[in-house]
Amino acid sequence: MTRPVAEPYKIKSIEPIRMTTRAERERAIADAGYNTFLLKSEDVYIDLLTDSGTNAMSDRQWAAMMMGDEAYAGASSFYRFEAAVRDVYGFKHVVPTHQGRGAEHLISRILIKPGHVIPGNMYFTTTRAHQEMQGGTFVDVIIDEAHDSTAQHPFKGNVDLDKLRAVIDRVGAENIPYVNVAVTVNLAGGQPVSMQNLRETRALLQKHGIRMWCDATRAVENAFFIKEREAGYAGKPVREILHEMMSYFDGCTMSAKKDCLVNIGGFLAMNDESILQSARELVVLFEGMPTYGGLAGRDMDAIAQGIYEMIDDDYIAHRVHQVRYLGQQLLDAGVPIVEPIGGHAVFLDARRFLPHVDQEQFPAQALAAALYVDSGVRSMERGIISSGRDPQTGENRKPKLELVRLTIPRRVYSDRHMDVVAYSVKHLFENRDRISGLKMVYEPPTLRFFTARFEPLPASAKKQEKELALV
Ligand code: PM9
Repeated sequence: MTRPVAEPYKIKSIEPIRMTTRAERERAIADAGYNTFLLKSEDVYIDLLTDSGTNAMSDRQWAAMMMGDEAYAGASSFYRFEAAVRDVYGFKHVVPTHQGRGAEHLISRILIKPGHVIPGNMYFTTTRAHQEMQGGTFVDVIIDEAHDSTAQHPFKGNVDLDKLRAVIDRVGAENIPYVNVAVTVNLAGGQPVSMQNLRETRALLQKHGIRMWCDATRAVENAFFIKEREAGYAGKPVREILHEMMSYFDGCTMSAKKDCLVNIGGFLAMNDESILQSARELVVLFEGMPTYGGLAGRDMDAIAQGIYEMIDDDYIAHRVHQVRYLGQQLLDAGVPIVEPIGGHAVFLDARRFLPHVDQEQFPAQALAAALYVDSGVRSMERGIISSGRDPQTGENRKPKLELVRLTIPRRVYSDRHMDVVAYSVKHLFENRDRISGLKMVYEPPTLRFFTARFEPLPASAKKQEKELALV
């Protein structure tokens, strides 16, 4: 018998959520063009679209917000925020941004020139879009196992050093402004990178004089996995592990909306003064003064407090265990998911879930829509639509992983909510042959997954009717 672990917090304030009928949900998803991003949140029962900015803040964070200094320049909130980033992440300098992509924009503009190549451990949508906007090309150097949803590697986010060496040999170190290493790797299923891999990647890049940049968005979850899985780290606090991880990098981009337990914010942190100088010059153009970067003083105070709450060992253990609690129920029922279960989300493998739906008929998008209709649970496609088109050829990129992400917001839902989600996914899996594909009827030019619209394929309308008739 295993001793259960409950939430390491009590509920002080609640937000009611609305239950809807199946008929209401059928209408809502049709109005949303079968894109879960376009649903109204009031029509959603359990919102697993994202863990970004959807966190529940603590009483201490709300109290810190009241202490926000809203001065246009030199606000004391900034200095508290700066001190927390320096203390916990260990970088010398920090520039706040409105969210993660604001930081990605700055670093891409500062370091990338047309023709540059930016190797990374799997793409992320906004990161790659900013690299390409500056004329750079992303090259994937993650280990092969990351593209296989069944591979059991404990650190599927690792950089493949042979692939990285081959890119350096092919394009030359002078054409690589930096290597971008994400910890954890979102689109691989929230998979971590090992400390040893960070160390080895650093050593290789140092030899070639190439910077190593971190996407630290979910670095605390990565630190927790290192504590659990890597020899020599079991007894160490997550805070110490995070600090060591960051010590291998020259700087990081950060979406504070994830790890830092807030609803908005981000930052660019670095050790190099000249990059700081360029970031300060650009931030006034695109975000705001270097001491607020698009954030209110109170937002920076909430981040400063959140940074200390995120490294609480009990908090982070519970967070990752809740994700696992959902994932394990699905595994036990034979539902195909990305394994091992990641840090922020459970990813359904839509290729194996719906083998009868061709990738060009958007199986993950269709599955996300069916899940919403079944139970009001909102999830997100992370497959061919998210991957977009190759800017050179205009062809659809066809990722090996065609996934639906069930993303768990931090400190928001109970394990009972997870049971409701698991029930609905299992129900759909038992009736999977009745789910069919979609046709894209509106496609925006960039980051299409946010606003694209779809219709059920005419040939499959009958099957969909049957699915919609399921109780
Ligand atoms: N991630 C997510 O839901 C929110 C937007 S979906 C495109 O997973 C990484 C690893 C992220 C990320 C956002 C960003 C951008 C950078 N890196 O959303 O701009 O997961 O704060 O951060 C989302 P912002």
